[in-house]
Amino acid sequence: MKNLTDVNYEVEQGLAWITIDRPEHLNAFRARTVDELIACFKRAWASRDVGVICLTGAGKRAFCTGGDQKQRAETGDYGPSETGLFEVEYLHRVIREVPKPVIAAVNGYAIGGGHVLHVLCDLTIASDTARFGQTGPRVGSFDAGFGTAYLARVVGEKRAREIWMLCRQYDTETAERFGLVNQVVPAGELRAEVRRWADEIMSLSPTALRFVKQSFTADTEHLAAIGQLAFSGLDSFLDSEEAKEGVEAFTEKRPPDFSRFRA
Ligand code: S0N
Repeated sequence: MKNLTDVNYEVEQGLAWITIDRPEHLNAFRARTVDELIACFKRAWASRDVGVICLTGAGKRAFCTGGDQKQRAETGDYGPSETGLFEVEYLHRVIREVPKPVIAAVNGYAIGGGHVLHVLCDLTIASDTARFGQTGPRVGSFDAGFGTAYLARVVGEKRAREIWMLCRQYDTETAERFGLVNQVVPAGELRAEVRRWADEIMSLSPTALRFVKQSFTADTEHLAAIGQLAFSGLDSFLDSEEAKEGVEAFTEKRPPDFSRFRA
């Protein structure tokens, strides 16, 4: 694997830990981070030593806060990548398609594109300090594929619409009520709890689990096409004055003013 700068990869007794390691940016991802995440998931996929994969964030404050908005404000994109593409959509596919259970260990903020990542994982275990939410309509972006329609499968239509249309943050009590998380534990116990879940999973038939995961995934596969459509729209939207207002407001630490864009 190429040199990792944004992500850590380690395997402990069958459990692959994939850790987004940009704590000074609250684990926001840039294009390189996404490339590295894809490479790590593929490595875990290919490794016979790995039975379960855990996605988490470095430090105590954040799991992942989505696309790096400072990079976006600076260059208008998410920075250089190996192919020239920003492959976040492909990352979503890999998390869904890797035929091994993926646990999100949410150790703090799971916001924006970071929230989408935990929703796409098979299971979510959160520390009691975690915070959840979408911010796209506040910062001038959206993930209207799995980020919206699959979220509605998880929490129901009304709640998914609330999450996107108000851009609030939710604590773990609410996240449990919404069915967004499988379990909440004290922050200091998150890693040990993931270990327990992974050991329990690894006592089961990997082939049966592979079929189970693929059958769940197949049922929502049509959403990938909606996602493609939405990403095409997003490409155009990101160049607009409206989207720029969102990202500039974030970097200037002020509320956005979208009033002039009302149709
Ligand atoms: C996470 C929040 C709520 C934390 O607030 P808090 O506790 O007040 O801390 P801050 O002082 O705000 O943050 C500490 C430092 O971290 C920086 N920072 C935080 N988040 C980001 C970020 N996402 N990008 C870059 N920097 C970040 C802060 O700026 C601060 O730095 P300093 O100390 O230097 O001031 C709060 O920080 C928050 O709301 N963050 C923004 C969350 C957000 O809006 N994320 C992006 C949402 N959009 C996406 O994720 C789109 C993702 C994406 O790329 C995508 C995905 C799918 C499809 C398409 C796309 C696409 O856009 O192309």
